[in-house]
Amino acid sequence: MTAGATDDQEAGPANLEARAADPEARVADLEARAAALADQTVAGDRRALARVLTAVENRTPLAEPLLRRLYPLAGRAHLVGITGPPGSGKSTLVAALTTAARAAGRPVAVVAVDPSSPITGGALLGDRVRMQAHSADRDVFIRSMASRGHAGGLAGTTTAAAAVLDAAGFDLVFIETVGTGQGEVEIAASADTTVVLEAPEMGDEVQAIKAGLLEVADLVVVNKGDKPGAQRTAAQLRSMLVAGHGDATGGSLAPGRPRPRQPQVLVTTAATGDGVGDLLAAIDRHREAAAGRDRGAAQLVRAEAQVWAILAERLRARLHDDALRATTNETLRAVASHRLDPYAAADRLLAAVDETPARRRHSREGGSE
Ligand SMILES: Nc1nc2c(ncn2[C@@H]2O[C@H](COP(=O)(O)OP(=O)(O)O)[C@@H](O)[C@H]2O)c(=O)[nH]1
Ligand SMILES: [Mg+2]
Repeated sequence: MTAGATDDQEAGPANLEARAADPEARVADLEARAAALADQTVAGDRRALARVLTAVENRTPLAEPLLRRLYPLAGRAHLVGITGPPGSGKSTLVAALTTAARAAGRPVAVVAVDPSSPITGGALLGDRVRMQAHSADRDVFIRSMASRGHAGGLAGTTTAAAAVLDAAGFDLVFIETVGTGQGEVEIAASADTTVVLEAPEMGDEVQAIKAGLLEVADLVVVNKGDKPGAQRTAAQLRSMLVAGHGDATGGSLAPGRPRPRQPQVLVTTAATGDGVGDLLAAIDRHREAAAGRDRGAAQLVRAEAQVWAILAERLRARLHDDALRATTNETLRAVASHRLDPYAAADRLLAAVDETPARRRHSREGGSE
């Protein structure tokens, strides 16, 4: 839904070939392009922003020099995770929250993590239609992101994308995820404020999802307040959250993140905007209340997600470079045939990385761009 450029190649084939032969020139090239794109992004160029996000999501060679420039400019935005079961009204609510925030003059960015499932094709189309009201507004920026294929984890990628939007001047970033899997829960847990959506009278399956999600909720919203049972669902949730509050289950889904204090339960009707202003106010209040310790904790969770993703990627690259590929393959074969246990294999590979000098930085970036 963004008008993103599809490639980052400006040089013609002949020029590219000559440069590919010269690693120093390649690096200088990347640095120059990253500098230009980062500057344009910070200056408010939305096409540049779209291209930066594409590079970050696909982890092209431009991603690293871009993030090196943009990351220090981020850190101000309020990252708000909106999660809940499919159909609970997350996209409708994000659109309504966007309307409310824009009415107050606040720029809004949205990252929608789409499960790469054909079943949701219709919903995505619906999302586009809903957000069309904002399509001419340059202070609203919407980005869809595939939920699959992120080396080192989806949370790392969404966090990096949020940092880019933050650097681009969006102080309010909504991250919509379907609350169905561990990856999504990790994203929710890495937001400054996590809003968990419920719709009244959904099935047993949803109840099961709810338990894990509620653990990371800062605010709980019963949407579809126009439907019968909404108030009853809210009352049930309130008593459940009181009963469950403070038990020592350890917060295993989001280690390192303090369990939210008893979350407030609100009722909204995203379809009409009813209750949405109150929700936005509650989101703002949560940020203010969490300005000290909790916010620091959320930022640490994000730092870990990002650094972890990069570490995993770097380690994988090292293990497959010329110096170590043979050792890696041999070790994996030994595990496959049960001659070696996977722990011993990991120890062996870590030791091999330790003992083998790294190749020159950036030389691994040869190849496709
Ligand atoms: N009655 C009612 N329907 C709603 C409300 N909010 C969303 N919906 C509908 O619920 C369906 C799913 O909404 P959507 O925002 O796509 O849910 P998501 O899958 O959680 O993003 C759509 O048909 C919406 O029009 C609401 O407040 N009231
Ligand atoms: Mg949706």
